[in-house]
Amino acid sequence: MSTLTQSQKNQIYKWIGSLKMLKFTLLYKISRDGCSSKTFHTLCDNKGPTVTVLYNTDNSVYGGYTAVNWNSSKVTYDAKAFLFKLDYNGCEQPNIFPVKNNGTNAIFGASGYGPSFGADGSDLCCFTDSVNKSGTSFPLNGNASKLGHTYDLKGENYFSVMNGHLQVVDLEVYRVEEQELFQKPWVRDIEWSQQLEEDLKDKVASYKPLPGLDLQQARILLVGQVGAGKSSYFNTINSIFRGHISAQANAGSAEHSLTTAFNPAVPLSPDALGFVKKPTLSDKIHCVAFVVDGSTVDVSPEKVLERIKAMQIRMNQRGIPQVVLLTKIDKIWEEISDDVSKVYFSPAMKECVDKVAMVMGLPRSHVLPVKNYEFEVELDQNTNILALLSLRRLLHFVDDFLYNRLDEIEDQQIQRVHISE
Ligand SMILES: Nc1nc2c(ncn2[C@@H]2O[C@H](COP(=O)(O)OP(=O)(O)OP(=O)(O)O)[C@@H](O)[C@H]2O)c(=O)[nH]1
Ligand SMILES: [Mg+2]
Repeated sequence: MSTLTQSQKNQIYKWIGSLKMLKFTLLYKISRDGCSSKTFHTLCDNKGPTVTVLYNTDNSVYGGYTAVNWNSSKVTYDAKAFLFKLDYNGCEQPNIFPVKNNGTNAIFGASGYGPSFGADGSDLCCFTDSVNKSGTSFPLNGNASKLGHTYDLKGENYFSVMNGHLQVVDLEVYRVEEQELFQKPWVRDIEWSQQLEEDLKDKVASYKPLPGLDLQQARILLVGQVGAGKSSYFNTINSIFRGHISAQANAGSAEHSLTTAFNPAVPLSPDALGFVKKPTLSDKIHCVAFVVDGSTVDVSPEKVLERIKAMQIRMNQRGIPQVVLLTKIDKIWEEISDDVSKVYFSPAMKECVDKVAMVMGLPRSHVLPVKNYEFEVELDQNTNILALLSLRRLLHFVDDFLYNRLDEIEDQQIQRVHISE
């Protein structure tokens, strides 16, 4: 499925240069709505600024932005319009091609034309009238013969941007709107203060599992896709208590899991070294945290979700509480990296939390956003607070689980007393 990823949207935000958060709403998608200029104009005319994106059969992704309305009748001036390239042959190669001549003839909106950029649409005319799908792609009947006529291609051309053809698997048009931050946070906001940070640190550091169960520590399992941020979360928490950024667990990027001390590719068997055949409560997991990369929530493959679902069923059978640690929130909305306390004011964040909660079938209050330390060299108070809040929540869930076990044990003891009486 071809669709804009979060990082591609972020790249487009940067090019548009808006100071506000932008919201993308999909208006038109040829694989869904059919490829016809009539449908395009019905769905996209007079909707304000839009981004048109094409995904070609060589895995190149490119398109154009206009800050003015599409309409069915005229050539339009738009000084803010640009064409762009995101990927070439499956590799990221972002490049922006600004409109020339102060935006004269930027957009061509005739009724028989799909999205068209340049005088007569000839810098990039995507299609005219209608195009039928052929196999898995659309042989678009537009043209890009004068690419560079109205837009500054900066030395690039039809071949280096579009592989010299207009055979695409999809074409999308998104409406782009500035998004106001919420006036009020979407959860009860907290006081982001040093006092809170200290309190949270104390609470977490002095945590003791419920007495009466003979437990020394809470056991929390972090589960997640390769590169989701499990090691980074561990390092973030560790850093907070050490008072400086630490990298005890190796974090980084690798195709296969970087952390292999426990190799998840090899199924655990009862014969494995260290396998405890009759686990006591202190060997068992008390809470599971699914670590989910917030910036790829849109594009998580079905298989991953299926595996998570399968795990959830087993955990539900054992009554193990489940939580999501939603990492990389700074990639959902870059301004969060300047000040993590904005997290509860961002509509995009709320949307992401809602989506994850829905997909995982968990209450929204079980989805905890965190920003891990990644490039930072110094600790930051609000980053610490958000991470500590999540850890404190995890410990609350551990307590819930242990309370239930304690009840069960007490019930069993009562039964035994009854029997021996
Ligand atoms: N921007 C940003 N990057 C992050 C965040 N958390 C983790 N990363 C980066 O994501 C990459 C992968 O993170 P890891 O912590 O190694 O992921 P992991 O889940 O332990 O992955 P494996 O051990 O390979 O399964 C690293 O380059 C981190 O720096 C975050 O909150 N924000
Ligand atoms: Mg790791």
